[in-house]
Amino acid sequence: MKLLHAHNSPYGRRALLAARFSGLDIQELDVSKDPEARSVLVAAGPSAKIPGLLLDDGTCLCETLIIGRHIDALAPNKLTDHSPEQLEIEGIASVLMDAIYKRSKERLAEDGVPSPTVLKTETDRINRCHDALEARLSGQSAAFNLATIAAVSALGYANWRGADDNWRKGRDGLSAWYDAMMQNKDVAESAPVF
Ligand SMILES: N[C@@H](CCC(=O)N[C@@H](CS)C(=O)NCC(=O)O)C(=O)O
Repeated sequence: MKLLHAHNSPYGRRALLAARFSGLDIQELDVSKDPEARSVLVAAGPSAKIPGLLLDDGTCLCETLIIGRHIDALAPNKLTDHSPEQLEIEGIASVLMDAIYKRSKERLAEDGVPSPTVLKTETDRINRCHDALEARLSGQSAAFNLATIAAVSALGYANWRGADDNWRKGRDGLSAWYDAMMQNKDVAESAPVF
């Protein structure tokens, strides 16, 4: 199996961490550093989005949630207990990531005029997600599953593309949880560089 990711993609980071924590032997190809890997991604399926998981039979899985499920299904080290608590956090982190991504695209609108409605809708959603993660992850110790991988990746992305939200402010429990997660070598190494 080959994982096509890009260092600064938060979706790619989730798949990368799932691959690393799974105990499976998954080859990592960073399409931001390797033009050949980008061609593989584009040729492998219609999505051409990061991440992609290229299976040995040529099937290319797209969508981070699907890729995480497939890795977990094969993994010696299971990545989810399928509990409502973990699923809820994974969903909230997915929504947070999508909202930051959508807002940053809007800020770079081709006509130079971002929609105030989109900016407000997504910023409100981002703040609600940060509050929800504070409520759920405060006081938790570092643990590595699909939910916590999604949350740490979304918050790492927020540090970069959502710095003005200042997510740590008033969220001491979430800040402490994030800092504990970042003690892990793979989590730290995969943080976006900006
Ligand atoms: N829903 C997708 C989103 C993936 C995504 O949008 N990835 C970005 C990189 S952060 C991408 O490849 N964008 C290129 C594009 O939209 O063409 C997932 O969960 O995997």
